[in-house]
Amino acid sequence: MEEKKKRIFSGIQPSGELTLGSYMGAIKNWVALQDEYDCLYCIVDMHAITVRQEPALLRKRSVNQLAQYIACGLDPKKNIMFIQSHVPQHAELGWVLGCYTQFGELSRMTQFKAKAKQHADNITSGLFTYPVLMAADILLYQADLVPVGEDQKQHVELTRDIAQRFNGVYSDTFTLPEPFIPQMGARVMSLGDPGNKMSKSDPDGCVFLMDKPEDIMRKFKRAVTDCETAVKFDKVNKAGISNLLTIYCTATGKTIEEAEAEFEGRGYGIFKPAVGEAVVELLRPIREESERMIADKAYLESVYKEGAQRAQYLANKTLSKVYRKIGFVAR
Ligand code: ATP
Ligand code: LTN
Repeated sequence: MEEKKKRIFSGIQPSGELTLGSYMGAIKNWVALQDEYDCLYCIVDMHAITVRQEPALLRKRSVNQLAQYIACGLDPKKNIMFIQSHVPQHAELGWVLGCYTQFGELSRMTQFKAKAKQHADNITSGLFTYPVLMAADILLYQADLVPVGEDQKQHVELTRDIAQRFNGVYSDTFTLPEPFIPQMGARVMSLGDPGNKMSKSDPDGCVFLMDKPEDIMRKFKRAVTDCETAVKFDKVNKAGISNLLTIYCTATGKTIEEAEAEFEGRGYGIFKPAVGEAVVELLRPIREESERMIADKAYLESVYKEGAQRAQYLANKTLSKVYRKIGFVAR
């Protein structure tokens, strides 16, 4: 008998352009896993509104992000690809799970603390309960695995805690998900400040998937390093160089040892543009394919409509089970 494939769920907010960090930390793995797993890849627009968004831009980015997912190598025939707000069960389960999540647990979330600082004039209850909606995303589909970057590990762990608590009260309902974090590229650092995560809110330290080759080269040539000359991996003393080595190896498939040997005695003036070129070549086909896809609105619409339908079918199964267990009257 053929074994049932394990399930994957992951998503990215359309709150900005996709970055090299989100590619190396998440999307690259999504592509690698699509044959072996039963996957749902989402554009989490409901998460994006936890900080203020420009409506026209949010709409455009949501559709463009789908084009970029496909350009990165995700096949809409193999995966369910959809927009979160098209599947209302996310919000419905989110409400229920919020009643099984402690205020104290949410107060400890690192991303909340960071975003609250960043948006001190607009700390909404949505920003605070963001991880509950994320737990709903994952648990609705009974996902086994959640491929994300290192920064999302804490949210997946909270999701497990919520699921375990619910299962404990009402008998087995949810699959307990595991985070799936890449060995290399789990935390790509800013090119301008290697002490901080590469993030879309810092355009200079950040490479976007749609950046032109000349912009990518400029950003890498300017990347902050140190005052030595050796291309050596040492996260503590050489954070900038270690980050560039990680990017270079993730882009080319080489090991750190191979890259160190390649640049031995050659200095940063050679190394930095070489990393830039590797990234230009990695991103060139993605950018070109995205541009082609973005022009084909009818096709993109057919993908997200079909995706939402298939996702709703699965989501409904979990939600009706949950409603029955907690004692809601059947409609
Ligand atoms: P923000 O800048 O608002 O914090 P972000 O770029 O961190 O946003 P997303 O784009 O929502 O956040 O992240 C999408 C996915 O990419 C997540 O799985 C996240 O863990 C991963 N990711 C984002 N930035 C990086 C990075 N610098 N290194 C590795 N993975 C990353
Ligand atoms: N919180 C994530 C985005 C996200 C997500 C999810 C990731 C929302 N729902 C479900 C994996 C699974 C972020 O900020 N990058």
